[in-house]
Amino acid sequence: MKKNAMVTGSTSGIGKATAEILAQNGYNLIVTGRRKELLESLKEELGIKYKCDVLPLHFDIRNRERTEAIINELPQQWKKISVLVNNAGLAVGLDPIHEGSTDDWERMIDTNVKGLLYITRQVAPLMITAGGGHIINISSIAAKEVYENGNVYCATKHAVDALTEGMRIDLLKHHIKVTSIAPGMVDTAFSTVRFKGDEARAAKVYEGLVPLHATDVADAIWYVISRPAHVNINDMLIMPAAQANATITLRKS
Ligand code: NDP
Ligand code: 8X3
Repeated sequence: MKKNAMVTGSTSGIGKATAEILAQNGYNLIVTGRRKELLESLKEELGIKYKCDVLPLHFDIRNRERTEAIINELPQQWKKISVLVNNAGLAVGLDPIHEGSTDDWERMIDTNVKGLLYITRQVAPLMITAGGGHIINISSIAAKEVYENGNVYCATKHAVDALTEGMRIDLLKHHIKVTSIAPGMVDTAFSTVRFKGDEARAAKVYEGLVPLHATDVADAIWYVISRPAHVNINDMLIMPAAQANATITLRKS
């Protein structure tokens, strides 16, 4: 029988690539995001390609009541979740602290920290009932370093790393592995979202270098999931070869 995995933020980028690699490796998938039509087409695509069952759930993870209700109301066959990938997240804006938009800050804190907590609070008890599982939190190089104007986004990803450690301690006795995957630059919609649709500014982020692709991060996620039962990868930092740290890159002019 196939195991179930849940990937938040699977309408795009890293989440979508992760859903695909899990489907390819024999999992049934719960896919989530706000964009219903993208989830429906992912269901169709993965179902045809990998003969897996896909449950699309469209909701905003910032909405605590809806997040709780949707997971409480999961059909029985989906209540056993072996793998949870807490991926949904975003950066909005890149401004010095004294000029930043408090709306942007709230979007990032509500999504990256509170949304991840709402999901985990609902799914971890299901894993405990099932006797174990694996939670993978998508962190960032922004969890390891703080860069100019990254203030609040970096703070949310530092929080993700702290929560990963806390979860690993609290869930140890319940046989739940907890891993953090921290990528550097990945060529997804991330920068377009950060710059509120400004495609030209987003393209500059990746200009003159080869960033990670979403599939590179999905490969890393599959690597940690597919380790033997007695092995856990606690923390993985994965960077493009052309990026030394959060700010130092090698670009072709
Ligand atoms: P994308 O913008 O391509 O994907 C983000 C995903 O998050 C989408 O599926 C989006 O779905 C979902 N999402 C965002 N807000 C919400 C919300 N309020 N409720 C539900 N779902 C939401 O970016 P990435 O794939 O790059 O980002 C995925 C994760 O990777 C994020 O946590 C990001 O911080 C992290 N990351 C990204 C890096 C990069 O350089 N790209 C580097 C390091 C980490 P929808 O819009 O349909 O709701
Ligand atoms: C996304 C990567 O470098 O913009 O988390 O923080 S970075």
